[in-house]
Amino acid sequence: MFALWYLSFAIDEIRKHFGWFFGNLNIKLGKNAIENKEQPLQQPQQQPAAINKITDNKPVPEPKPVKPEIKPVTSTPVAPTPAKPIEKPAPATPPSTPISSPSVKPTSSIATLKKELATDALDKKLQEAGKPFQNGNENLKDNLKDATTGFLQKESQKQTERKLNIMVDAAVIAKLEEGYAKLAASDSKSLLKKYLTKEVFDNLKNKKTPTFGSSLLDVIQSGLANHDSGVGIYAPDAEAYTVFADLFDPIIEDYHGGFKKTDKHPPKDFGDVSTFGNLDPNNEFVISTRVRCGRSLEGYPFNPCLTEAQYKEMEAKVSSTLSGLEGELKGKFYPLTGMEKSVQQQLIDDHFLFKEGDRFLQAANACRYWPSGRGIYHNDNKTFLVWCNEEDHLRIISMQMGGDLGEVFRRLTNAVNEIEKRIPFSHDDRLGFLTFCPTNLGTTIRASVHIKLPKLAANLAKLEEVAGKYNLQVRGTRGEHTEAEGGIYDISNKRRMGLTEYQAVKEMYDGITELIKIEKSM
Ligand code: ADP
Ligand code: CIR
Repeated sequence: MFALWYLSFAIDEIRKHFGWFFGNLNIKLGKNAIENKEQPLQQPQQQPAAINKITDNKPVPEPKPVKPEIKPVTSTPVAPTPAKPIEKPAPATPPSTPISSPSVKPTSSIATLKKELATDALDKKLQEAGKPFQNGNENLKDNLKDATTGFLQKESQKQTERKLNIMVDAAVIAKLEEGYAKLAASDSKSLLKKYLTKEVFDNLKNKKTPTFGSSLLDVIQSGLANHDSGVGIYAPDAEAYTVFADLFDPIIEDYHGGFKKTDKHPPKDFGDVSTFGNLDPNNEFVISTRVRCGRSLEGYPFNPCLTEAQYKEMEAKVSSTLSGLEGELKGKFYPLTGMEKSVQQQLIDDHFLFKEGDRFLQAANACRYWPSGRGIYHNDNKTFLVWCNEEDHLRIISMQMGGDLGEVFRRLTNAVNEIEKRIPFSHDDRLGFLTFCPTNLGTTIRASVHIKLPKLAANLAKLEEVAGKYNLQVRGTRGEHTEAEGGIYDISNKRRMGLTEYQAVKEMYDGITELIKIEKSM
């Protein structure tokens, strides 16, 4: 009886102080007090994991909502949204609620919410509310505190969701509907088409990422414009992996051979690099060997959200940092801006530099301000290279002629360790290293050989089928979406998530060893 009396007394007190809140929510305090009893007091308004991670120890305090200058990309059937405007959310219901102000931008509203819901502020309110029974039942007070915290968290989450859901403008929705209808009617083999069911589409089309305001269109426009995509989606900013998880998760699981949404990528582990030998000691099959990984600079979003000033700032950071490398890594940074066309073409032809005008990246809005902020660093004999601001902020590459995978991988690990001492990179507990394309998450490792397997390759479908058995991917001589020239194929590990760096490279080592055995036996 006594406890019941306390409870109803407490409800009245709380109603007095949070009248606006309970009035709007119509929540039964007793029920929620019990439901929330087991929950620890958490930081209110949790940000998505990706953001949490990206803001850990970062040099810039918080990724600013950027409104890049608009520079249209011309050749895209589905018009890209070059800059993602951070629109002002329409008033959240009810307008008078102290939880959010209708005029705040998404980031500042998160900051406001955090402030509003900070444990100190809450404690103060609860102290006032609890004055009449200061010497009363401590458990009851705890229950009330837990319950109120729970309500506030849930309500603030709903407020944020409501705002995100009403921010996508009509023109974007119209492009999405049109693009979706065309994709659905096409014979595209992309993972986008496979997993963008009507239900997923309808659930995601009104969402936006909180900090950069990226929409579903920003995520899928490359695949909508290019029905021949293998995958078809990119993450315009790290938050997209969380906000659009209903689409990213099944695509990630499919591409990376079963990495489930409940799985966690293992910590970085290069393993014992000396265990890898030469794949082709007699130089019969392997022309060259390359291992690369991707990295994103902490505190910066991915290509579609970067301003020209940020591109230049990143290039300056990267080039000055790399200029401090010594020994086999010592080299020079060459900006793309001002590079002679013939020099650029030679670097591309020799497989050292990224190609220009990739239509998949262009349609993803990833080539704005080109060639600003783009460049390449390499040592004298071009066995260690770093690409700056192509698809990812950094691509760190080790390559050389022949099949000595051990030497190539050893050089890569040395380079990555040295660079990681100098530059903080974006990493997520679940997804591993964060990259623009979901196919590169996790280890980000692609270990490849340029190889001639004339008997196996007489039937390309057969080569792809056999390679697939060993989790290998076959590409053309000039990389992804190109043809083989002179019978030379680029064969690499396909999956990069859910296994360590060592295991990813070993997958290529074991698979290529088997393919060579099969070729010899034919
Ligand atoms: P990435 O490897 O960065 O995903 P691409 O598939 O576009 O990107 O390949 C980039 C470049 O690397 C291309 O010029 C390609 O020919 C070259 N390349 C890939 N593997 C090898 C290799 N084993 N030897 C030489 N060049 C390679
Ligand atoms: C595509 O979907 O084909 C392009 N957006 C490239 C995807 C990356 N491909 C890959 O296999 N790593």
